[in-house]
Amino acid sequence: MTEPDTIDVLVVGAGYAGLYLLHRLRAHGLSVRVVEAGDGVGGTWYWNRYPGARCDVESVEYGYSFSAELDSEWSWNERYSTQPQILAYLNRVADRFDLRRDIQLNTRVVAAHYDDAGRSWRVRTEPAGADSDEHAELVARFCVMATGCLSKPKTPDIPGVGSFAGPTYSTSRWPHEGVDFTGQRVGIIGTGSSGVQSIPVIAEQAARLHVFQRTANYVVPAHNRELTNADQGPEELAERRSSALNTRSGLAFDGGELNERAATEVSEEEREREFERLWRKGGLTMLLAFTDVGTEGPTNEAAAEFVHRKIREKVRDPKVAETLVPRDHPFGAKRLCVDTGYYETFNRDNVTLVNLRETPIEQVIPTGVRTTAEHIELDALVLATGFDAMTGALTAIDIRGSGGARLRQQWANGPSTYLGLAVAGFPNLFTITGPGSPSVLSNMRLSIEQHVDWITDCIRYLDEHDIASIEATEAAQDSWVAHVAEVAEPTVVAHANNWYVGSNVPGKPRVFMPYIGGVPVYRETCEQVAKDGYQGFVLTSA
Ligand code: N01
Repeated sequence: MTEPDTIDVLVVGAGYAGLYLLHRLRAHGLSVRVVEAGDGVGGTWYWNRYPGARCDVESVEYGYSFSAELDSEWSWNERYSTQPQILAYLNRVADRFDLRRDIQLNTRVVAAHYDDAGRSWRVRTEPAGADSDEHAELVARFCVMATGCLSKPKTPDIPGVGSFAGPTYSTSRWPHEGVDFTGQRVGIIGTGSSGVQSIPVIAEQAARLHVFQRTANYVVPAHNRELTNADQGPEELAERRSSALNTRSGLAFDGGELNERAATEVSEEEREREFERLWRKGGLTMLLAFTDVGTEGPTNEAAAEFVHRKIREKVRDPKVAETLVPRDHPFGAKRLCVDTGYYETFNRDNVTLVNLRETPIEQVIPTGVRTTAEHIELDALVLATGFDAMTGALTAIDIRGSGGARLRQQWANGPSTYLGLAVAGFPNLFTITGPGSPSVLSNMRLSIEQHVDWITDCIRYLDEHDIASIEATEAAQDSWVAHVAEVAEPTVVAHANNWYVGSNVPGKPRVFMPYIGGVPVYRETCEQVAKDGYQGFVLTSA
């Protein structure tokens, strides 16, 4: 039997995080292998190829910030980039920095077990997608999970979904060759961000589109537009990036425009003017209109009412408009969706909205969908039903730490981490944008870079000080978990049903997973931990 390859760092996932981590670690002379299940790099942007897929963070803030040369060689076409352009960008990054030679594609990590005696991880891989017993083992001093927060699709919990005779497409696993819906009767289940983006595009092509909506969402306009070179010159990029570092969400929002007041401190007219201004500006800004938008009370209710009015203005049929008005959760309590033409799509003659609250799906049958009211015949079915967010990709791997402790078991009642970066009992394991970090509540690119930089500096420190292992203490972890819960408590998002708390996945424990204390506080905390010699971690000498 051949001995497994031994390397310094094994990275799982070749998306935004894995690519940048490889680049940084390699620069420090470490041997690194990135293992990726996909047939190409790009992570989220490799898998989510559904029609209309684009980013809801502005392009000029979504590009990596680590290379001025890369900036000067790349220009974004639109304010909100399409999935193909982001994927092309990540492929350019992989080529530009010669990353591919250390990336193993089409390979899935199925297990990672810590070897206490060897102070290293034994990682088991198998060919992705193939029905094969063939597997390989790697030994790495450090294992970094760059597995993404929204990468494990939720198993559809819809009766009979496998029995549909026509093609069933999942937005998160869209065929690479695309799908032509011309002349077809299409049904789509799900009206989160993926549904909201794909519905207008599919509606333009299909003969008839049935949209199966369970929960109406708050959808704000993107006001997408083409970008010029002046929009993305070095000065503009520098200004946006430095401004982004100081906002809670890590999004620049044009610096000074953010309101630092509660709406209760201003007149009703001023509040409405500000909502209107941000609505016209487009994007996620509405959430930050006032400091009290995200907590229960009159400002949140006013923001909800404001969007309700906009929906009624846009949608011609009053009954359809009322079905699209979100009533069962506060504004911002589910992730806001950013659209191009979503509400207007329901004015088309070939689109029918099916209100699953009134007439739930009884069963998917070979010829279509049977609700309690009717049988809807379909040629194709699209599932935009979401993800097992934040923990799904981690618990899908059989991760065992010191003494064989199982991560799945340890997280049976919800994830516990120290800073979303490490887990007590799992030495030399790091998670990028893990639960307990700002991650999905921030500009992911910015948070990924911050984590990658922190992890790289940490490994360098360990090597310089001849330290073989680093492990978060239970005490530091407990206190961080308590802090994450405490800052979330006053917010509407922590108390609603949404994927941030795992309520979208049947049986998943209800825990608010991301850190809502804001990017600047979080970054300063991480920096202080490092400055203090990795406070809250136990470091063990070689
Ligand atoms: O998933 P979701 P997503 N029967 O969980 C419905 C990011 N993202 O893929 O709310 C009927 O939001 C479900 O209904 P309900 C972004 O962070 C970003 O759309 O559970 N319906 C809901 O309507 C986003 O938030 C971008 O009642 C069922 C939908 O499916 C996150 O990814 C683009 C059902 C799932 O919505 C996830 O978005 C895309 C059932 N059994 C995604 N099960 C951008 O950057 C689920 N649903 C713009």
